[in-house]
Amino acid sequence: MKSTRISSIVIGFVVCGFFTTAHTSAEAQEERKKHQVPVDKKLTQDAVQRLFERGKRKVYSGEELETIGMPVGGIATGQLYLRGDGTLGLWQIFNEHVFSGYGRDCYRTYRPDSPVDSGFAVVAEQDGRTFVKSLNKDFGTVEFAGEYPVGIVRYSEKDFPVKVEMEAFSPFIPLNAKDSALPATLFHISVQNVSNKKLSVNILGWLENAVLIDSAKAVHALRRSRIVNEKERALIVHTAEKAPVPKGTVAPRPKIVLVDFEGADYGNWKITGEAFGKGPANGSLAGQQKVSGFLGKGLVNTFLSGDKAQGTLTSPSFKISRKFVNFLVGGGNHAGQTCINLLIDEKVVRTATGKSNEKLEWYFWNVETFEGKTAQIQIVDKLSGGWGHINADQIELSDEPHKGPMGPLDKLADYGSLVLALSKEGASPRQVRKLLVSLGDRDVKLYSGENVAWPVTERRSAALATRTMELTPGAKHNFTFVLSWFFPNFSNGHEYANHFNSAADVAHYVLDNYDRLAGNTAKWYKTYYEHSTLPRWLLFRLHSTVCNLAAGTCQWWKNGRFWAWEGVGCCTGTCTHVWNYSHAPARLFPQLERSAREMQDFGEGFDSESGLVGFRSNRAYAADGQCGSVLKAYREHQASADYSFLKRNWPRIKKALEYSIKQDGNDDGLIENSQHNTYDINFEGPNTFVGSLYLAALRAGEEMAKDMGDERFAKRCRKIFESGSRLSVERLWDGEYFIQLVDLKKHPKHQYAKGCLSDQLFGQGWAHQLGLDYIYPPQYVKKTLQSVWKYNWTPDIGPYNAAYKPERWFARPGEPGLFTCTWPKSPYLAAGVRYKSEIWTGIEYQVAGNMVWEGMIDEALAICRGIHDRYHPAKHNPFNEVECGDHYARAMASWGVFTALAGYEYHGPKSHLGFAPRLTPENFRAAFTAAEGWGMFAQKRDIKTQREQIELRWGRLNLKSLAFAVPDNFQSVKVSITAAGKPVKNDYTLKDGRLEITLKKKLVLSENQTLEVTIQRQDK
Ligand SMILES: [Ca+2]
Ligand SMILES: [Ca+2]
Ligand SMILES: [Ca+2]
Repeated sequence: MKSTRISSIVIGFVVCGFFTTAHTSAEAQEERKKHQVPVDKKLTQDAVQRLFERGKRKVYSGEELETIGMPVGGIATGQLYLRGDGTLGLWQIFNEHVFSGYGRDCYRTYRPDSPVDSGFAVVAEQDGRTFVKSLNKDFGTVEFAGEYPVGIVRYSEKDFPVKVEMEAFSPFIPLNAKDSALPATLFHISVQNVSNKKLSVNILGWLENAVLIDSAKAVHALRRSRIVNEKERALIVHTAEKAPVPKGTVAPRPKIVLVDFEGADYGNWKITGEAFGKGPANGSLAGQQKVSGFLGKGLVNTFLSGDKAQGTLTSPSFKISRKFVNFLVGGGNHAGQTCINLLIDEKVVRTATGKSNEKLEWYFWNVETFEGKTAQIQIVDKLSGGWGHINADQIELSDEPHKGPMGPLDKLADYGSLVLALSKEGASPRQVRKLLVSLGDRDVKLYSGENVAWPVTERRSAALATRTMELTPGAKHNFTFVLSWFFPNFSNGHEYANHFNSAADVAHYVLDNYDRLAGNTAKWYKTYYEHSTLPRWLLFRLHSTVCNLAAGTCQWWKNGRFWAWEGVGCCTGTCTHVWNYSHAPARLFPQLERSAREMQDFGEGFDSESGLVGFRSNRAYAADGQCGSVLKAYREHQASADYSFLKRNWPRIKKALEYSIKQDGNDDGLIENSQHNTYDINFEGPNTFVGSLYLAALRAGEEMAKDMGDERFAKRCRKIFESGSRLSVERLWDGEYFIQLVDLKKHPKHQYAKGCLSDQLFGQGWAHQLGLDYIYPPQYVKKTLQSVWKYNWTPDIGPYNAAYKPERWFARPGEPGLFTCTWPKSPYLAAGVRYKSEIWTGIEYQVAGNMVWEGMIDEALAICRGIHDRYHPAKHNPFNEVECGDHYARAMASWGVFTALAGYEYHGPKSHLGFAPRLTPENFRAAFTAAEGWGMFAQKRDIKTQREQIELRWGRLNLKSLAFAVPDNFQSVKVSITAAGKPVKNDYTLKDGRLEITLKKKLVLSENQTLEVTIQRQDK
């Protein structure tokens, strides 16, 4: 879109020369020495060259496989990991609340666990010999070559006659949220005969019946597993059901209260450690939120002088003389660490935790199978960090479970169905049993029977197998499986439950639409990864964070609302200021972001009286989030096909912007009052962190007002914006970057004052993303980003963090990173902005994206490479960038780097699309998305000609105007355009290297059609 450069307006007000170095004294030199961030970034020529190499898909093996966990379920359907060795992990698909923590413990090296038994094995027969191997790390040579959304694992072994390649993914089709949010994972298992003789092969697949996975120990129920043959497909169908009441059931015996904790001490219970004190607590303890839900006056509460203390409390032995143990539990949700256990022979046979909530709730264990045995209760506090305490009360033995909040069986969160389906008819039960025998002993009993039910307290798996396939030497065959799940009893429901009634339904849908779903996923994968000119490592990194959509971070409710945590299970309410950074979902699945705008920001979270956008869908103000809501609204408008989104929401968007203008107070374009923000503190006085977001929001408001014909408001926004831009430079420019004007005597805590804040041009990055051009004069923007690079990015965080310890570690000594804030020219502010010495990937991407727009490509790529290296699987799961919790939303800022590299600009309702590649403009190819279609953009440039190709690979694309960047020496050009081979009439203008083209008639590009623009340099 057209935009006016504002540099001419602003520069006039700058009296003293900019780029003066304010501190040259010996004192300042000393400060620099203390600063600990070296000016020399140790970027050798070789290192820079490696950043730019196209490179190949990376293959990981050995120890590196341990940390890998790539989400392979549909977006917002839970969190299922494909681990590095091709086995499945985590299995958070049962609607349980998983709290991944506040970040202190998230940045660590570990193998994701797997609470559910599942897997595949290959069985080959040759000359009467049977060769069997499970597809896991014990296969032999195992390699992981996955790039989100497609996981790829290869298996081979010397003297083993076949090699196997497995692809695992959930359908992922940008702009088609419904088909990308299926509770399902597809598996392609491709087997090749690598021997010199023919052989026969089967794939065996098995899956535990994990329905009621969490409730199993507390309910009286049966699990049922069936092998079903439908539509020429074989399915393992796992369900659960109410257990029949046994014949001759007698009336319940009276309950026995084991303990009520009403005494002055714990009686004959045994105490270890400090956490339990000398006796029961009487409600909340010092510094604790309100504890409720216990009975009488006393309870166990280990928040004794905070979470720090640890210990255990163990009951005397008692006889299990009823069918259930009922009790009240609250406090931390940490299995094995803050828990209540039932011990038999000193082994834990039942366990429960709180839900990271001080309220005690009823819980119960089914102990029918233990009746008559001697047992003990043990209450455990083995944790000193956040929610490191446990609350418990009223432990009873009873013949009936306490109903409490758990409800009837079919209303439980983990009630539903689970399926493993084979795309074709399977082997006979007899053959499956034979194949199972060849697999040898296993912990979890495999069952190949056709319809069985058993008590839910027992673990069992079921298996199916492909029919036998003959393979001649060198021949390959692909087997296709689908894992699907259906657990609709989520607190707000699942969008997927609008379309399906069972996991079998889901599996059939995936296989009925296999060609389209798998085909379009592969098309996106190839377009994005394989057909691009961008470095492969960079493509990996920038797309890897998109997997956060398929993590516990994100939910898509039954009513169509997209809702999210900040990180997995941590910090509620699609927080406006954290989601300020995240561009990926808006570009890939704009429907989801539009629902968050309409149903949250300008829906439930909107105060229609004041225009406040509650930053967690509440009634609380965050200055950055408020401005961001206006920017996001403009982005969502631009990513729409027409004006309907803006028309519906404009009055509220305008009101939200007016709320920020009210904070400004005097229309001078500076917000000076108290500004709560994403650092969980308040900035006081004018600063360009909130300030740049405000200015960008004013510009977005101006454009939206114009789109709506509200000229008066457009003018008002413009006027305030121009004032703010000018005053920011006048008052906040220190010669190298923008500072915060704050009276530290009045506000000694949480400010940055003369510090260098990495986020100080956040709004400028946003402005570029939305085609709003510069909000400060370009020279200042570039100089600022150079200063952020100079003062805040280090090739080794060690020395700085040794001097200035971070609150949380998201990088280790020896690793590179960009600090949130440093004080290169004034003493370090120990009481300054919170999280100051931490490294956040979301900020790193935000800054890198902004640098790309400025042509600082080396720096931008070095920052991204720093993240890539920190998340190398030798150390960390490359798919899980953490901050306050796992799979942190802010990390999806990575997409802003991707769009910046293409110089992407788009306005759907105006049918405008533009590109100005920043990397290898002479030969550039990258994927792009629009409102209703996506494809490949390509640019080729030689001395005389520049060619643009917009190849639509999916959906449709309306085009009325285009924009491209041409080299400086293209002073005059001739433009010719074809669409699907036919000439397209157009007008064009060229100014300052920007070519703007208007098509005479609006054009609709359909799938597999290409628009070609040939720009020829005209010599005078
Ligand atoms: Ca009590
Ligand atoms: Ca504790
Ligand atoms: Ca003001």
